[in-house]
Amino acid sequence: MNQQAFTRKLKQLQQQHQKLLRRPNRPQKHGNGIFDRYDHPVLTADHTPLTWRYDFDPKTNPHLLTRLGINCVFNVGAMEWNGNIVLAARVEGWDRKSFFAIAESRNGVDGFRFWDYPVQMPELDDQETNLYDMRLVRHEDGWVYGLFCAERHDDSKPHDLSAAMARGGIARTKDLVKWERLRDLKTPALHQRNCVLHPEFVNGKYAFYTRPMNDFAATGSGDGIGWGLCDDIAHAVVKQESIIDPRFYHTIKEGKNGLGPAPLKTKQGWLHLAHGVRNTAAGMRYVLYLFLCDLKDPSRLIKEPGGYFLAPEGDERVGDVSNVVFANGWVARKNGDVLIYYGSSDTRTHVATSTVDKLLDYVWNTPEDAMRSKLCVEQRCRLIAKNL
Ligand code: BGC
Ligand code: BMA
Repeated sequence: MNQQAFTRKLKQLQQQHQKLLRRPNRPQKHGNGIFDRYDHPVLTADHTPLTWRYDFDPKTNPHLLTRLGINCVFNVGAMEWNGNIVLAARVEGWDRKSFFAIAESRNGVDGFRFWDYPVQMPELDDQETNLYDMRLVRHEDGWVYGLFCAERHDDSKPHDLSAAMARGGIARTKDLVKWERLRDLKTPALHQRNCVLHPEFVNGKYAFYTRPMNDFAATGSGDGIGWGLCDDIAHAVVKQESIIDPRFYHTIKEGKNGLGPAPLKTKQGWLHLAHGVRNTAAGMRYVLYLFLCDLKDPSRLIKEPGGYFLAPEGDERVGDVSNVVFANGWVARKNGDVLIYYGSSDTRTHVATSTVDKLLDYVWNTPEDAMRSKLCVEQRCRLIAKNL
């Protein structure tokens, strides 16, 4: 490419990119009443800055090739930040390694822009291979915490290249730029993923939601979403985990379940968003569900509607890991609006909007899972009889 062609091509790339970043996003019509989906994903690989992917120097990149590609952007942590919404995205390169990057928008439904540099998270040691799925938690101790999965090879099985260990990584920050890495969470379980810090002290202690498993990822190797207290956040140890939301046969969480983001505090209880997994002939299917816990005792589940809250639909169903929706970020705004961020098929990031009132109505008034076909029909017949 001559200098002129290079400049033209680069300009084109930049214009296309700006057009994508400026694209308005609107709620879709004809939703289910519980939440609204939006026309477009809020973040994709194409949203990442061109400076992360291209070398703009014609001397070292005469053909203007992509140098360090981005594969996907999904599973974001979320919070309010100076009146804007920030997402801590899981960005994955063409090399399959994930890292975190902050993207910011005024309204939380469009106009997300990444900050200039991704997060440079300190590593605990050089065996740590992959970090992903960060939950952002503004704790009442004054810090912003990032809780994420820190994965490494399981060296007790040297000949199995797929054997991995999942640990609960913890870091804290004041500015989302400089992160202080703390020790990984220690619990009796061999593997931890989907660990979340409760935003308030409980009996003067830090409280964790955990997901104890005996195997790295296999369905059936854990009992459900756990809970435990810990004294020292810098050396976090949960000696005893109790299961607050168990798995159950022939439900949406038969195989595995895990907490999404930290719960939202509402007048009626701590509102939770979680994922449930079942095994199918086509692989694991991930859906999202809600439940509510007691305000005074956050480890006491008080209401869980039956079935899923949000399941993959249309284009969301297809991607690197198809038939998956996963959420680790949501934000309740002061006016009662709720922004729910979810990744689809481990590829892109979407927003759905609702309100605290609607979500609480959904949680209280959606019948619980009746657990058997016969009882589920009776449940539906009661609804029909009321209407006819
Ligand atoms: C992947 C995660 C996945 C986990 C369990 C990891 O290696 O990066 O996306 O959740 O395996 O399957
Ligand atoms: C999990 C998560 C996610 C991912 C999902 C499906 O275990 O931790 O990163 O979205 O698997 O692959």
